Amino acid sequence: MSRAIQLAKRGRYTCDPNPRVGCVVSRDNQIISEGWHALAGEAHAEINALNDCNDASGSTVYLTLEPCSHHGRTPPCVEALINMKVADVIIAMVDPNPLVAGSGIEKLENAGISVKQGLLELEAQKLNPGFIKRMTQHLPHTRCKMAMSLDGRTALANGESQWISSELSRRDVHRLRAASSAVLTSVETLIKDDASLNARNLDIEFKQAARVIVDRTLKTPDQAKIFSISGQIIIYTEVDNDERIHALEKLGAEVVYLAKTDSWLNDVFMHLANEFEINEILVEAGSTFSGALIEKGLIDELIVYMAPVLLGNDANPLVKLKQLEKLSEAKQLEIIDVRQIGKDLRFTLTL
Ligand code: AOF
Ligand code: ZN
Repeated sequence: MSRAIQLAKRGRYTCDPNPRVGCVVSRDNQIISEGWHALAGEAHAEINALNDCNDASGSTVYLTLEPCSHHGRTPPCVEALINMKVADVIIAMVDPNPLVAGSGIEKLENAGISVKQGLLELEAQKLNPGFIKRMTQHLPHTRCKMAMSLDGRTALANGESQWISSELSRRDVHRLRAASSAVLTSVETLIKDDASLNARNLDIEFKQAARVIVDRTLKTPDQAKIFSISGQIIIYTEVDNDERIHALEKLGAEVVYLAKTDSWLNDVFMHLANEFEINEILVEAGSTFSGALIEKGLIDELIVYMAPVLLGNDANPLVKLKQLEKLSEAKQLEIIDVRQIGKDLRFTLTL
């Protein structure tokens, strides 16, 4: 199963919006073939593995996800496993997709195949935090990326901010963009940085993430650099201004109007999950917008690059949050990973 998990990771940058899945077929404790899911619409992991061996009858199949039992973009994998007369199937986790959710296991068992479930389940869940959250909560898994100085600052008081972190950290961010379904920012950041938000200069195959702008009042400028780079652009607004919407659509954006509510940002994230199949979001915005998302409970993970520089106490903070009255109200985070990237340190934290 540990090998199947390694194989699943090969789909990291390409199989979105489908889950990353790996498969190992073994007989007499020897691996006879392997497969993983590379592209949505193309063969699932087990089909690739079954196609890669002459005869899978009587074999034991290790799968990081329950095989599908429904007709999606591809036919059900359980039928292929049954037709191949495999003897046992060992599954790390049940498919959270309500179209499957246990029915794959049931069909295998009804066909006389022995099924065991739960081996390395936690590791398998870590492969697909976004797919699981979208299927179970109708929300994407959201990471918020930030770069700060040793003294926790992001920009000088005069706004000068670019390139606090090193070249290697910036390349790492491009990998994060490539592994995401969407890169999301606020219109304020878009105007300030004129960022293109796409992944580039990478020596891997990847699917370009959708670029999402949260623009309540439709002030995205027509000249924004983002429009000069092809790929999906989605703009969320709470003003129903036909003329402006039409102009942005002509520039290549999909504009989504969602009526103003108290939970508007939550509505945006839910819309991204339900209507655009967005599993994983990378937020790259300034301290105000990132702070607002944290306050609303919409951030699952922070990814913080810390550069060994000091910017001084007039510089801007990492994140703007409501002022606390008591230390006991402070947000507690957990560091789940720390590594050195060039001259910088990268922290991954869960909220
Ligand atoms: C599997 N093996 O490798 C993957 C599965 O539209 P389709 O046909 O590609 O089906 C997508 C759904 O199939 C996806 O939502 C998830 O439930 C399951 N993914 N299943 O047996 C795989 N990637
Ligand atoms: Zn399948």
